[in-house]
Amino acid sequence: MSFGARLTTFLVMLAAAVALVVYVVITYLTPQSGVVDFTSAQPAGAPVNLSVQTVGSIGFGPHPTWVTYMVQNPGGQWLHDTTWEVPAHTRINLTIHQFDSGSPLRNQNWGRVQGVAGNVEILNGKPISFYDSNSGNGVGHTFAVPALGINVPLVGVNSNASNICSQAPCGSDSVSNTIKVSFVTPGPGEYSWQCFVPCGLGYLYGNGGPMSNSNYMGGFLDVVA
Ligand SMILES: [Cu+2]
Repeated sequence: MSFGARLTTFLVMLAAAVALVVYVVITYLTPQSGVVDFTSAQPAGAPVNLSVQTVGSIGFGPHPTWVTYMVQNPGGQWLHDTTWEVPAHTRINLTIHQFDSGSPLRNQNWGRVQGVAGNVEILNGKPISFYDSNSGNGVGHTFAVPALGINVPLVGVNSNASNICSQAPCGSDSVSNTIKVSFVTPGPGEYSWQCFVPCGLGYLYGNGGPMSNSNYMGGFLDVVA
């Protein structure tokens, strides 16, 4: 190979390497998610009503088969964002529409309701403090905020139902369980929340994919003054 050809090959490979580094840096620095603002949806001090849903497969975007959370913004639109800005020292009335099926938990402690008012969740209108995931339809996901001691098991829907939602956002034509809890936000800070059920099917131990990328099975409560 002539010197010119080798130089050309080297420069092409160098350019490709530089382009790859630039791409990785830009991708890493670009925020993956928008922030949904709940701070001005109600008068200061009034409780914030926060509605989310969990779906077995989102049905759109780069990973249509991934399990995900969705959130309803104050305008009523369902968004694929898991960072929610909420006011400090304020009661959050959280409604979770669970559209996914469940299974027995690997750790039964995840079936315990903790860190929310009364340590109970209202599951389809009935208060429970613990769900035995070896019974019924099991548990599909949890909503947990470790720094606040919050753990809420999301009981699964019947996996044999004919109307399981496979395209977010899901509506009332699909089978679902409704879980309600309330809690009071602490002082300002960024508190991570996540699902603890290894629900990333097809990934190592179920903890990759949607479990380890933002906007699917985890996010942040941005608590602001
Ligand atoms: Cu999950």
